[in-house]
Amino acid sequence: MTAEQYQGLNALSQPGEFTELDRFMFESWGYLVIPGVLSADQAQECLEAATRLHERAGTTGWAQVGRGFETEQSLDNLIDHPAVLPKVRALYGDRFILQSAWCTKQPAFGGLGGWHQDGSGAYDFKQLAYPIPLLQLRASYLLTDQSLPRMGNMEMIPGSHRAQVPLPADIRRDKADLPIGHVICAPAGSVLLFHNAVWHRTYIHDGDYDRYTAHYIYSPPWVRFSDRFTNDKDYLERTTPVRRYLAGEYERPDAPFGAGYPATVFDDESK
Ligand SMILES: O=C(O)CCC(=O)C(=O)O
Repeated sequence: MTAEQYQGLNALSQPGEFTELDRFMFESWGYLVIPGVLSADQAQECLEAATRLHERAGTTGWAQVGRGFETEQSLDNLIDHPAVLPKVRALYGDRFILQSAWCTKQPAFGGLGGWHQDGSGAYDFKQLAYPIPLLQLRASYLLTDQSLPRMGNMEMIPGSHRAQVPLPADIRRDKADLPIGHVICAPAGSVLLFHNAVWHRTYIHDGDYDRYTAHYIYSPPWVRFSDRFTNDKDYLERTTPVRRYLAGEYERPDAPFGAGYPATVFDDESK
């Protein structure tokens, strides 16, 4: 089967504005797939940056490297990408931060990852409320082609962010398939935008090359960073005001979590 022939069911969106249909699909399934966010050249540039990051870190096997935006301009440019940021703003309003950014590598011939929901090992988000609130909105930039299954895709369980019961322990233990697992098929340069509570995993990769995906995780401003303890000062000096704001660096005249936040840093008020 070719990529063109594969017509999987997808919560397909478009770059830019968060439409009413986007909201309905996101509420229903917990994720959206946005093709065409990066051109082939841009995806290639980010792929080379992601590869360099992992080479510098000396990773082996499945691995993730954080804060690549500090050293790689092409990865910094994704933080407030105009194809994705309006959707993040529509879901959160204008006060949120980049909680972390991870470049993940699924190695050549890599196996299945474990099923999980995103969150904090230190404090399970399930303890907060039902349904689990949106606290880590993830934009995953596919940097290698994932147009067909078994290309190191993400596999999602649609609607599972609203499940009142856990994924069965034997399925988690055995990394087993289930009938409603949805392998996300999309070309390089596409973005998968998803809610932290959607059950997901890394799918099998049959290719003889490493698969890279760049994940950007946005959170309310009081969530702590998970890829860094503090922001790099040199980075803050050279980046843009919007990215400094998203790094959580802005004047707070009174208590850290009280009033006194700037109203918004975004020039364009439309979402
Ligand atoms: O990049 C991947 O394969 C999956 C990453 C993931 O599921 C995670 O970091 O929670």
